[in-house]
Amino acid sequence: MIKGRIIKGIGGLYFIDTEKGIIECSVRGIFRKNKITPTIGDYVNISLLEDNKGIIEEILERKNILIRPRVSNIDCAIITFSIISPNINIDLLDKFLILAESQNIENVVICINKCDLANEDDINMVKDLYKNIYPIIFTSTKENIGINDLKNLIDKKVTVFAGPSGVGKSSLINAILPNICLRTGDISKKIERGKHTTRQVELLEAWEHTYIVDSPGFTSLSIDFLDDSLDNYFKEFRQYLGDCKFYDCKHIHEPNCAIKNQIGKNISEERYNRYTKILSEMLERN
Ligand SMILES: Nc1nc2c(ncn2[C@@H]2O[C@H](COP(=O)(O)OP(=O)(O)OP(=O)(O)O)[C@@H](O)[C@H]2O)c(=O)[nH]1
Ligand SMILES: [Mg+2]
Ligand SMILES: [Zn+2]
Repeated sequence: MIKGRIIKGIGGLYFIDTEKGIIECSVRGIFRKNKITPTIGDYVNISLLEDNKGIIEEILERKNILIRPRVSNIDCAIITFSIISPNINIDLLDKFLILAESQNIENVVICINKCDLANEDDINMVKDLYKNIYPIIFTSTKENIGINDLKNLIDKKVTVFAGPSGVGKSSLINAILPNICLRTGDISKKIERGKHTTRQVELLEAWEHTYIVDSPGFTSLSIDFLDDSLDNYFKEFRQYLGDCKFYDCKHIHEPNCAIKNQIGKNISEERYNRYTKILSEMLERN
């Protein structure tokens, strides 16, 4: 058996990057029976068949798995949005950050692309909301802004670009890797949304030990899969969670709440308000 990594999947076949090159593999029926889905990014053991194809025998334990896009063992998630064209949706951005936090992704970075189109006030609004919590990179593929910062950031990592359709994920990857030539698409004039140009999740080798995943844009994201500990996924809340009087404190009406004590200090009022908004949405649904 040899070890490799799934870089692409098409119609039940998987392409595995191994020391012997890229090998096309099918999977054992037992996976389907046990509802195990091989996922882009998985490390696998495969056995070789005579025709230079192979069979995935085993999926090795995953470090993490993102569900939008579905990809595993990632080191870095670049949550990509634009401020206009399409307009930024902070609810969706928050949900994506929550999702990334819930999967223990070590490096979560916000990338605001198309900053050639945005005005300074809007840029500062986003900067203020997330400063001291997440690194934020402002980029423009049109004016070649921030591309080198992105390159440095992703070096020696497996990085996924995620975000709504039309914000320029594929364009950013093309700017980082001019030889790749991913398809990019226009924005629909009528609804100011992307047209879902990228259809596939694929692991692209950028340079040594460095991989990039382009992914299809999404327009909504459900966080229904979360348990009720939403506070854990607000990164800057985490260090204070043990200090509330009640161990199951929701940080709304409870007395001696360490989170509320921090508002205006190490937690911004705006982030706290975003927390209560998402929490009440979650409670309404249950
Ligand atoms: N003004 C401006 N336009 C950009 C920039 N980056 C990308 N675009 C344009 O935005 C449109 C969408 O870009 P894509 O790269 O296809 O967007 P995407 O996020 O990959 O979209 P999906 O694959 O549908 O999820 C294209 O017309 C790009 O030329 C930028 O920095 N500034
Ligand atoms: Mg794309
Ligand atoms: Zn509390």
